[in-house]
Amino acid sequence: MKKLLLFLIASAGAFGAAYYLVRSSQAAGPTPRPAGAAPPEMAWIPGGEFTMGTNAADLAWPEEKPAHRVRVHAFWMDEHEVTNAQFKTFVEATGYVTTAERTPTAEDILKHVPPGTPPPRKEDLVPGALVFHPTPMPVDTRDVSQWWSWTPGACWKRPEGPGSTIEGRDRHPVVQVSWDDAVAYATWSAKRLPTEAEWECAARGGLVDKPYVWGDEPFSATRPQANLWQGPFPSHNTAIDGFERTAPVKSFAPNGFGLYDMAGNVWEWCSDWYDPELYQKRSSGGVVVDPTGPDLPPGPSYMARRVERGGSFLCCDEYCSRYRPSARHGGDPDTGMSHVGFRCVRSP
Ligand SMILES: [Ca+2]
Ligand SMILES: [Cu+2]
Repeated sequence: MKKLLLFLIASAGAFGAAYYLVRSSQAAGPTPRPAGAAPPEMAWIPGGEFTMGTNAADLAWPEEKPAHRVRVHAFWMDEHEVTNAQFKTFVEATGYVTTAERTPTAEDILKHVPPGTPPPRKEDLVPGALVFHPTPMPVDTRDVSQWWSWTPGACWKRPEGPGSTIEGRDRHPVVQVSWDDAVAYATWSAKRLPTEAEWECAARGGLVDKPYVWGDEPFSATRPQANLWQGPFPSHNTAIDGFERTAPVKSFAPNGFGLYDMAGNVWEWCSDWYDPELYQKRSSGGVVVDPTGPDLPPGPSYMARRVERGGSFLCCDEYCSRYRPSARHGGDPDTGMSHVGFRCVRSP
């Protein structure tokens, strides 16, 4: 009898624990904002469970599918992209030299090309970055080299190359920064880059399964929601939204969490390696909790890319439409580009 009682108590305990575990794993709702002041210019992202990716038949690319359930813990996120003024403060405080300002070695270059590619000429080993130039005429958009040019001397301070400047662009997002530059800035700020899952949870702004960070309506030429590209890409940007290249941060309405430019303006680096097939690999299981992406980049090492999210001033539905919250992209971690920047997060 005593034995039976002990058994009952023990199993009640086990059931209780199991019940508690189920309860706590179901308690995946948003976390209320902690009391006290927010860190400067950061918004509270309540986290919780959400649908990551999409099954939408139109617009979405294969790498956004299938939609699946993900849960992330709450965190603070920069309400806007890191600006030139902020990046300048970091560089002045630390003496940091960005990737685009360093002279690459032949090995640096060969890391990013298929094995057997002839080594670069010595005179080509100069610091630089990729600058966007509209094409003079409409072109076949399969060949990106028509509008991206490797530009010696281009860097965050000279975003369009020698002779260009960030003067008057203090409040514009910094561009021509590598993934390593973004990590260096984040570390200095006692922050970090968001994971891809955190970024998407934040971009959705509390909306459920909507195609855009602002909801259902497509881009409006009369009431533009974001800094994107209008007109034939990449020859003629009519800039109906008011901006041909980057826009000062906070030029458009924020999303439901108070975050600006989660669509368009500049792409934003995330911490994860990029795997276009990641969601298919996940689709077998239940809720994925706080995913950090693949441990190693898939495919050959010269193809290793880091996640970029949010699209840029070069996005338009005719070409890539990756300014949607589920859209994904990967970038070469050590190349600066005219349309890539970042923002940071901090765990409470
Ligand atoms: Ca624009
Ligand atoms: Cu795009």
